[in-house]
Amino acid sequence: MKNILAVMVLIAAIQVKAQNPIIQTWCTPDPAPMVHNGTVYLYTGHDEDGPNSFFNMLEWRCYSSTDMVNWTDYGSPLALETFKWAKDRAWASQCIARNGKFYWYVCCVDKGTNAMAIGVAVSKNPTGPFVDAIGKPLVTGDWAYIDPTVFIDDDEQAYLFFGNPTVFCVNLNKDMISYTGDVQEIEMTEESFGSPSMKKREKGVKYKDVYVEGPWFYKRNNKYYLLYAAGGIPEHISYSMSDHPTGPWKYMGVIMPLQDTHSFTNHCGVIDFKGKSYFFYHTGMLPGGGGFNRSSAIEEFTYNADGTFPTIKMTTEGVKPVGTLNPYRRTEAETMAFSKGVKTEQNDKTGVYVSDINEGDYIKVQAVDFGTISPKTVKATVASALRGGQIELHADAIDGPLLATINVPHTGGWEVWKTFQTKLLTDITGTHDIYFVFKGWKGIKLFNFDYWSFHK
Ligand code: FUB
Repeated sequence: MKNILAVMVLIAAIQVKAQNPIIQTWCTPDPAPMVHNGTVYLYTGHDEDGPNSFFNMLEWRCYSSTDMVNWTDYGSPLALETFKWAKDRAWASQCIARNGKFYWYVCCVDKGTNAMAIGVAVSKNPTGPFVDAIGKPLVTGDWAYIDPTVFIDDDEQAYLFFGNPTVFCVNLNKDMISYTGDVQEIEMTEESFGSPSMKKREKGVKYKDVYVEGPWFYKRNNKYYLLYAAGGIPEHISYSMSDHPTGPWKYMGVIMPLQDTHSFTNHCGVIDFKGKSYFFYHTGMLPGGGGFNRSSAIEEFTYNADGTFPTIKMTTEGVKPVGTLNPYRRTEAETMAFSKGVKTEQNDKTGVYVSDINEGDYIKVQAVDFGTISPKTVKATVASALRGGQIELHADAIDGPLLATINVPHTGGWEVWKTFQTKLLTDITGTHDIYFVFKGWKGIKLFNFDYWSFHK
């Protein structure tokens, strides 16, 4: 049996593994990663399932990972309804930690001014629930006020940059929910941003580049970086650098050039995590995706020796794991490296769970470390209002060695959760990808899936 597993591991390693876009259950545009206490939290927008003819966006979503490949879905801890003053366009956002709280800056339409506004929500937990921190917009009154990016410098001064097609900045106070001074417009020149601001551009002049939107502001090795979507439509990602948080900026060129991403917008975020650097962006590359159905993707990259960016291109492979998953702990079914067909739902009683499971759908969990002694059993907590089905667990490929089959009967309702335990058919040790392949009658929903664990 060990030999069969070794062959399967080899085949899986040779296969091209598609990891991008990283979430397949929902559209997740405008990725904003945040590293906190050894975990990457990813805050995204949510393009409603399409096809859409505009940015049909009502809420923001949150995910987390400790290995960069298995992402846990926390549903939507923040929505337009959270802000009593908001009425439309739950567009790009970013969250940051300060003094044990998490401040999530968003943009949306303000009922009061009937223009875009920056709002701020707060929570004691990175995954929410979030509440409106001030009960009113932080900055409002201009259609240009979109796409907030936030950063706290070493001297504790916090900055909020935002704007399309101009970049604005406010100096946030230590409370993170108010600011001192006016909204400043950052001066743009060909030297600083590739072209003057919209108002000052001359017709017929070919500029180096053109700032559009989606700024991402941070500091690394004493250099300040401002990345942004550029070029008009379709957008690529460019950047400027500075020795000071408020400039002067120097235009540094294109990071992610135009490619056929199926999305006319792009929106980036950058982090360092476990000694590696990651570039988050969005594409329309999910099946059924497009310009108004966009999803987050990630590439690993290495900064040049002088701190400048290499060119980063979209891949379907995405990134490699930088950790392993412990199968002996309760793992939420909504922790996935890849999935086909399924969705997630959430409510106050159960939290988030995997739904819309049909025959042939599957979930892949990557880099599962079983250790040196094989588990004997596996448990799954599931619910079915209809006929149920089976969960087949395969190692390293959808049709890899069958580890176990868990039978899921009718449990009495889509929220009547029952745990079923079954013996493993095959020993498994070491690190493997595990596929949960769903089987049952065609044409009906089979069951909902909440969590699973292996046992020795
Ligand atoms: O997602 C809506 C808008 O599209 C964002 O605010 C922009 O950055 C662009 O991605």
